[in-house]
Amino acid sequence: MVRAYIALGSNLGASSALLDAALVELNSLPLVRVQQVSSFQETEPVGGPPGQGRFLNACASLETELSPHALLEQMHAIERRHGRQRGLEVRNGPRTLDLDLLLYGDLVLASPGLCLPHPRMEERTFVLGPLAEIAPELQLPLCRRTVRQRLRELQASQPPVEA
Ligand code: PH2
Ligand code: MG
Ligand code: MG
Repeated sequence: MVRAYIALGSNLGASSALLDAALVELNSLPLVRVQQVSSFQETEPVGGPPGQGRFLNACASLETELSPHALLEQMHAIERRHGRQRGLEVRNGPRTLDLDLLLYGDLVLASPGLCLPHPRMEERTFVLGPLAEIAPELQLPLCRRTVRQRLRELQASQPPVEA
């Protein structure tokens, strides 16, 4: 059994229902159990075309006996079932459902379709915010800080935009 962490995101369609459905489908995969789920947080889009809508983001922890590639393939199948068409979309642009594999135990991997830990997770408050709810003391392998510490650092260096 390996503990994995995933990030969920959506800014097209019924985002909250899409994240709910994805979590139900993940939990019903053979050899996967969803353990913890963060709240769904509304976040400002990072990158992508100007004017795209805000995202709904969440994180979940899983216990799994699937290999990392098999898990990722199942995550992509869930994305496709919810209208995701990778071939047609803009980088960092709007998407109905994005499921990212953040961590798979302490595995470090750089293969063409999958890098672990997720190479950008430690720079993204839209990932670390939800992750801090379910795993604040988790040690991040690249920056060697806990999720809570790293989130504080990022928030201090990028103060939220005033309304
Ligand atoms: N995902 C991206 C690019 N930008 N911004 C937010 N706020 N949330 C996301 O999930 C997100 C993003 C690429 O997958
Ligand atoms: Mg993503
Ligand atoms: Mg993705």
